[in-house]
Amino acid sequence: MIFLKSNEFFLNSSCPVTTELRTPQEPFPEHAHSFEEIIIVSAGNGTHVMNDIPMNLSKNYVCFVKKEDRHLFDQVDDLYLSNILFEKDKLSLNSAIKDFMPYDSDDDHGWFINEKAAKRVDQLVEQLHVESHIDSIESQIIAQSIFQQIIVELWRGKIKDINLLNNNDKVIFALSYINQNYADLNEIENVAERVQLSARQLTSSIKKLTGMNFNQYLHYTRTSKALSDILYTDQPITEIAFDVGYQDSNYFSTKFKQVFNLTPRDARMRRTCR
Ligand code: RM4
Ligand code: NI
Repeated sequence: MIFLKSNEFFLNSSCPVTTELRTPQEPFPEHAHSFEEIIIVSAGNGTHVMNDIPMNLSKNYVCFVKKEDRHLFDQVDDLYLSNILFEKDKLSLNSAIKDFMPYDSDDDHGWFINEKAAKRVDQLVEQLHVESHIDSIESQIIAQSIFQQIIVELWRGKIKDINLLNNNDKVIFALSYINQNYADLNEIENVAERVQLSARQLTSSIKKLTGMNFNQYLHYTRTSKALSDILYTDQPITEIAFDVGYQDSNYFSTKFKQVFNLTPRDARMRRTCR
């Protein structure tokens, strides 16, 4: 897998934030980075696969990608992105801002923003783009303060009222809702109700976007999360099963095997063999 390093993108090692404007974003293979990334969609559509889970992107969707995340862009259709790259440990943030930065895995890491916020963010990104590419103390300080403004605008502009979204965006909202609540979800009806679409409509749209039906997508999301916990933590498998939403660990094993063609136990063995 490709691993992108800070020195390929940032002006110098003391510079904690920079921009990459993708107009458009070309398909980009799976990669991880030594920095964090905020993706702001300003136009177009595309598939965004993060930690193996497919999502769709459309205008005004915002997504936080952490260091440990892997992601790729595919099936892009005039997808315009403002990517903000940053190194969180190097930022000197105002202490109040810290609450606005999504870091924990439980935090919301993707949402739509309203058009007004999007316009303001656009302007800020433009300024950030200039300042973050100037090698001076002044510009670096200004860049960091613009970065903080962007963070707050993204929060303030977050769309909570689902009725402000069109049907396509409701489906994207639904996918992001499933990604963030997979452990407590069982039925498509609950998601459909949350996004105010009929279960029928949502079923066929999810299928169209991801190639999976709701149940497949849900189990896929749960087991993918479980796989990464099996590989990268020491948590007992039964506990992982429970955390991702399975009450019965045998059932979890069955679903896991359907997706990865190996049992959770085998997956853990592979880890210890590394
Ligand atoms: C790529 C893509 C990636 C980003 C790099 C810097 O085109 O947008 O997500 O990490 O640029
Ligand atoms: Ni990236």
